Amino acid sequence: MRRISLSRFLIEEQRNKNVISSDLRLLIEVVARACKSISIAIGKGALADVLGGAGSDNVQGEAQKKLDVISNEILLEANEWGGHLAAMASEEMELPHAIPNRYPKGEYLLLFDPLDGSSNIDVNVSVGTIFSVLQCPEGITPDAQAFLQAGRRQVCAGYAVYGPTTLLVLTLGDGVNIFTLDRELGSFVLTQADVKIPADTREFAINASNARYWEPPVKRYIDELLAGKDGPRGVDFNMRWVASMVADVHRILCRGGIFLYPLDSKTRAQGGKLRLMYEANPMAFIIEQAGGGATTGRTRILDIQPEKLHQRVPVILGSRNEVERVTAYHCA
Ligand code: AHM
Ligand code: MG
Repeated sequence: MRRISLSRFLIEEQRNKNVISSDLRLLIEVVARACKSISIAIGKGALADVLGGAGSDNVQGEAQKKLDVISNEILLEANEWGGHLAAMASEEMELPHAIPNRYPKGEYLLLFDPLDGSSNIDVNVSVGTIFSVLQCPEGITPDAQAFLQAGRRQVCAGYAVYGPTTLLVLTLGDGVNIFTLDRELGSFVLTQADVKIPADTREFAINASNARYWEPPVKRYIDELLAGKDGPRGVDFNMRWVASMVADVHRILCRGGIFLYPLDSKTRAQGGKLRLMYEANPMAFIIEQAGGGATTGRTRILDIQPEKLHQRVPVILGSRNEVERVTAYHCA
């Protein structure tokens, strides 16, 4: 079997399709290398004393886990010195991280959630890293304002899932490819090219403990699914909720499904639960590139003009026909 490493894949994309620059290729390789380091740290678990809380809160007021802090540091350090970035922003930091003056600067902006689903770390359930890449507008200081670009302007997005295997899922705006970490060689190998999500599904993912806070369109949609073959849909639906967005989205990428973290009365004041810039946008880009849909229920996620770096939004994404149905219920 011909093995295509991530490096070879990127060089061939650059050579044959001219869709990426050398700096973007370097950026992706560096992020992939950082994800390998995070995967190693997670894999050691209690043996390296990396489980449990860090004893600090992040900008969102959430208690940080040791591995949240470690993963953030790994990504910052790996990306600082290559000359490919103008600045970085992270779920774990209030303000963008400027590239130190001793290093050259590049044209890209990198955003990440260093360890998504971190409530799952201590119970050995899949977690992941989500990232998004934008271009820094020419002549603009790479401050928080420079990051506030609609998701459709992303030049690249991806995530790593640290599960039974470590995977890297990547889009450069030309389909979605999945790479598996070969732990013996220490390199990511292309294992699924041009993934497509089935348009129909019988599987949904939502935190049902929030049911009493949902808006009527979401309640109507979920009630119809729960009614199964006795209800208006005429078929039974299955439910899955990992509580790691990366793991839930990855399942949907592989076999279809719909993921909802909708607007509800509990999170209305803050705009939703999930963060636009480093959770919703990269996932929406990947899902759309795989033929699926991603909306807030009312608006296409990739069309939202961000107002704040840590802005939160409702997220409904996955198999196209189901996303369109929930969106229609919101607009009815
Ligand atoms: P995090 O980035 O702090 O880990 O929070 C985001 C996570 C998502 O991965 C997941 O979909 C959601 O929060 C789970 O929320 P809940 O605890 O309500 O099930
Ligand atoms: Mg997260």
